[in-house]
Amino acid sequence: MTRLSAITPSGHAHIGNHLGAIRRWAREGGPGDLYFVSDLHAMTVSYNPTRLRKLSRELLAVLVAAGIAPDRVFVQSDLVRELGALSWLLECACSFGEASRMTQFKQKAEGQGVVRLGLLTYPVLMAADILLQRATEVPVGHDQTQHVELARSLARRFNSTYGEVFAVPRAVVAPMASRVMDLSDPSRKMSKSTQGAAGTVFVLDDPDLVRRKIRSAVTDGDARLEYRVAEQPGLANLLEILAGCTGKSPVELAESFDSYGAVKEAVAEALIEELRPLRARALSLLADPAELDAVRAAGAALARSRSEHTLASALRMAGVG
Ligand code: AQP
Repeated sequence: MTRLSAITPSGHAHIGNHLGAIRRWAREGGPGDLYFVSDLHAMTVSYNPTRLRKLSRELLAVLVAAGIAPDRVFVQSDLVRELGALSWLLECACSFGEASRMTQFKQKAEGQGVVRLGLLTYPVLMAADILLQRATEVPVGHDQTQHVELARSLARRFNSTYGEVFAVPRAVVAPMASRVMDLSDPSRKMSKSTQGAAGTVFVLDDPDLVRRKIRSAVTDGDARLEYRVAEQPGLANLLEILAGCTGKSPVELAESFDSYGAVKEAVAEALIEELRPLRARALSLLADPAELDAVRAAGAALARSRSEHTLASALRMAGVG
């Protein structure tokens, strides 16, 4: 089994990325798994090139600091030639109707002045990410399952039209409780690209800032200290974060506090402890550019060597190259 997943450098990594994805990748990852920083995906909307480069390095350092084996991580654009080639083969196997049916495209395109063609075609690039590495399992959030379905369809279609080349992947949706909500608006998920960082705790925030952000988290008017997601979403979010750090259930945790202040203190301290080793390792990697460059080069070399045979076969069977 090969598992493949990614994080997009659209902003700094936050505790939702950590508790919902990165920590799981580090704990559950097998020796054949691959994780990458999807910098090419960050180009589908307006972005700043200098910031993108910086964020890509930062996220690479965070993945390694979280405990993912350094040779299992890479930066997507280090394979841009291989991915470019495979994307083209897959675009030529994908219909316009299929691409334009993607719900995320419709949502993200709405309200944007100029819609980049890459926003329409990036699910095909995502299929190339998956198929190039012969990934069989793709851990994703609900919003990405449709894209993995597209990768499945394209793999099957290519295999039946030109010959068996690709492994057919399946999406693995993380169990519930992995969705961390914004601290200042618990009706929306914590997000890297939200304007204003008050409701987002970044994994590299220093302990004082973590404390301040948690103290100012929105709680609900209700004085009851119970885990009720629909009625008290602010409190429920805090309890879920605490549950994510301690391994206890949110219901059980709710019973152990007598004030919102006490809940917030406990959440802040648990988070600071959870993030302490990750933050220390990531900052030390970022302070040592040569080491981070070496990690990056080794990850790219492994991912590239794994993909060579698949790409060569796909090109040959498609009658090109
Ligand atoms: N709030 C969250 N709670 C739990 N898990 C989350 N993930 C993202 N936000 C939360 C998971 O983190 C992994 C990497 O995310 P991504 O880079 O694909 O970004 P995203 O899902 O689009 O959400 P972000 O991080 O908030 O970025 P932007 O602002 O660009 O939308 C994924 O496994 C994701 O499920």
